[in-house]
Amino acid sequence: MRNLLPIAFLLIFSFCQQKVTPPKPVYPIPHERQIVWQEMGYYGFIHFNMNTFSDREWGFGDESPEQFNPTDLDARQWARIAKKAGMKGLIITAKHHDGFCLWPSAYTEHSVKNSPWREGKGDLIQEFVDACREYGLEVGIYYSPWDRNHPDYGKPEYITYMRNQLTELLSNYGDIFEVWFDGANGGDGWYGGANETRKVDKLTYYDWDNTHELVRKLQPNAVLFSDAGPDIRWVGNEHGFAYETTWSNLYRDSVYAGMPEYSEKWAAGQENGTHWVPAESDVSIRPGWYYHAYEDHKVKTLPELMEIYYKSIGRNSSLLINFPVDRRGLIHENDEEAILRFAEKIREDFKRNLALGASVTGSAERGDGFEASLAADGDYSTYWTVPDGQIQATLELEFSDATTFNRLLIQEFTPLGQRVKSFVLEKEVNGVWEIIADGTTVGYKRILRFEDQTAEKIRVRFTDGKDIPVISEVKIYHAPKLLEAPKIQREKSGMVTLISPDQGLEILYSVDGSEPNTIYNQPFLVENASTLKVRSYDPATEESSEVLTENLGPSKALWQAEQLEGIDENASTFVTLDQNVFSVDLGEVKAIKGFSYLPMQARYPSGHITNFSFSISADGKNWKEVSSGEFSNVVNSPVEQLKRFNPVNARYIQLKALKTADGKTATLAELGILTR
Ligand code: FUL
Repeated sequence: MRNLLPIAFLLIFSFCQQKVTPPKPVYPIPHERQIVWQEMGYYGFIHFNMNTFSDREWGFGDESPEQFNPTDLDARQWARIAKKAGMKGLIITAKHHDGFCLWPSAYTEHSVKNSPWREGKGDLIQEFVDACREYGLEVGIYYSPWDRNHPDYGKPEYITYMRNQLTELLSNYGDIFEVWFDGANGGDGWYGGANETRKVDKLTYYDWDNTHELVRKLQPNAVLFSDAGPDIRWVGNEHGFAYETTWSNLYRDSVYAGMPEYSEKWAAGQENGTHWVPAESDVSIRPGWYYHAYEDHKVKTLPELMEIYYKSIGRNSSLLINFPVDRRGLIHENDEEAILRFAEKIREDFKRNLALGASVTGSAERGDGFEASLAADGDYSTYWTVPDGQIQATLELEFSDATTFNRLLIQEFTPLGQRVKSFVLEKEVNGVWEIIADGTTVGYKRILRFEDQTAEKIRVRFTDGKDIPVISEVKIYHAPKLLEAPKIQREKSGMVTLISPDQGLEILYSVDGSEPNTIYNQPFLVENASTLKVRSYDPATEESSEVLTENLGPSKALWQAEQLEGIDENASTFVTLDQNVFSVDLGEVKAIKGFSYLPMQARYPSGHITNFSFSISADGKNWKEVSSGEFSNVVNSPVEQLKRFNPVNARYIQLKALKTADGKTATLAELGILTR
């Protein structure tokens, strides 16, 4: 049982023990359970369920429990890796959109009890919980309200089913730290054989108030996640990025899970939001949430993961990184390697807080118990603050020697509310203050990155806020430089350019899947589908970056289409499909085994294709469909979609959008073919 008492004591203590009056809270302020949660910071997601075996992102609901059959499932391996990676907890997909349950629920036959796994006697939630407890990790449950399997979905009876299941999950497995409600709802599904589209009113159908009350009753310490909270909100994208300005405050009564325009209008929080509903950034370590063997080489690189860290944890959000557990029932070796390298790099970046040795002064002192040194004592529960009314306040740090650094970390004491609206970091050069970096909101944690700076004296100037700053910590670090892999650029002609991330580096590559050891001097032509591997090498330190692998398709030099942006190998351009159809003349007959569709990559895209038909032709007039189906989850996660089919020969290809997510004319960033 996690104990909230220490936090309550801490608050009472800080109010009673001070000789000087503490500042008044700026509302809204966090609930105790949210304070416990915010300190967890970084935890993991396990996407493992029927989709792992059907090779899908969103199952339709017509899958058979027979398909669920991991060969070597070991939840202890997940927990061991998560623990080693510094995560504080794990959240598992107990039931995803396809309705299959990882525990032997008494309310459905669509569960592990009818699968071959452990001869139908297994309970994966129990194994997961046992493993987490053994490794000292908190346990979280993901539960999809949308259920494409259940015959009653869309009717009031389904809400009873959902609550019965939540009662099982939240009563039988001990303490749960987070209950994760997904806002996704695509409409169509199997629904017990009805095979139809069922739209629900997302605001009213789930009767959230009563569902939340049930969760509160069963797990009073758990935080509830959804687009709209009530405790933790979705960050509005699946890249793992919070915003430059991220408020923990939210106009909670104006939002609901799965609502349109949530990302654009609400996800960043609002300065005067009425409730404390901080952001959680969720992202998968691979493009997909579920395991697909074809993504084995697409595990996020170290620079990509670090970018996520700084844009989530470093922007007043928690970070939830997903492992798509594979068909064995294990976290894949590549994912394990990536997360451990990431954990190591975080440890290196934040190894030594240089502010700890500095002498600290504040522009004004409120008095005993709030002195400036408390902002640099490494203790979150103590804080520095200034007399009422002095919103613009400065904290100065003087090091004993000239000190080199490139990171600033600031934390507000959130039990008194989120206040800071803007701040700058400055260093003193020959008696003159120079700005190094600036930021807007702080919240629980804000981290700024900048080029190496050397100074004896620095200061953080809080330039605007909702009230006086109340600062728990200001930390300074010198993070070692990360050697990045080169960037890969391809042109329609098939030419490949490799771009060095920095000066003075060598670039090495290979195009046959072997170790990248050929020195790159100039752009080269890749005509056929190939496996390109690249790395950077620093002759001065003899260090290498990690190896980047990219599967290149055949060159598009001969390809013709009415709008070339869809075949220009440039992800940032896109086409709007005339009549929702995009046709390409490949210029020659090709043996094709599938195709790839990259959705439009703009910040606020439109026309993402959710249902497609793909056809081929010998003359560009008579078409034959070779594949049709769904692109799942393209709105929240617009990653490249690969569809395979039996090999065919074709000169012309055509992608037809049968349906788009927003009902607008279809768009696409890039169309490709698979020949391997
Ligand atoms: C989304 C779902 O549709 C994805 O499949 C995944 O579970 C992700 C975490 O949330 O909304």
